[in-house]
Amino acid sequence: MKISFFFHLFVSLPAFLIGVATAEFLLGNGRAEQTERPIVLKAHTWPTIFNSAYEQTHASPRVSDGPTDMIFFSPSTEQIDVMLAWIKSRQHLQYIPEANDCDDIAFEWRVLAHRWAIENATYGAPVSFCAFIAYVKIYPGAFDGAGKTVGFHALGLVRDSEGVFWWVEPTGPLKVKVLEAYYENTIEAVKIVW
Ligand SMILES: [Ca+2]
Repeated sequence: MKISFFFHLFVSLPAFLIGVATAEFLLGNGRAEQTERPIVLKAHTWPTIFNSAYEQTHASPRVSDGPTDMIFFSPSTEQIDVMLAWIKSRQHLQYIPEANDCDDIAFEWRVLAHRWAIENATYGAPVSFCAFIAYVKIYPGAFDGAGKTVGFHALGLVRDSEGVFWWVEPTGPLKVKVLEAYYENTIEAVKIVW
């Protein structure tokens, strides 16, 4: 199913109904007054995130899929790098087949990414964070040559403030633009887990 068809059926209509199809929000300070660090968040509603995620990953959207929140903040690329280091120092990376393998490590990465956002970027403002995970098929050469094997894998998926989605290896600071990996045929998206 092409995204255009899906978009018209399931994105345009609810977006029209709530009247915020691609609006950008300038949010208030959240709890910034408590942090003494005034912030203004530029965020997007979920149809923008949803549509661009499927356009860039080329994953097939499903009726039951979709973000679970309404408004999302996207970090700068500099913030993403800071976040990845923050996450790595807090992860449980002991590999245990089935029990703590790539899918489990990716889920933990997703939880930590959202925690990083609350504590270091959005400061309690009522806005979600553009970090998700996805199941993919990965090929040798992925992540600028770091990938050596072929197989199914779970990756982090982050949207930056310019609207560019990045694949992130949850066990380390490797990241690559989704579209770059797509055109290099190194990472094939199977399913976005919102
Ligand atoms: Ca597992």
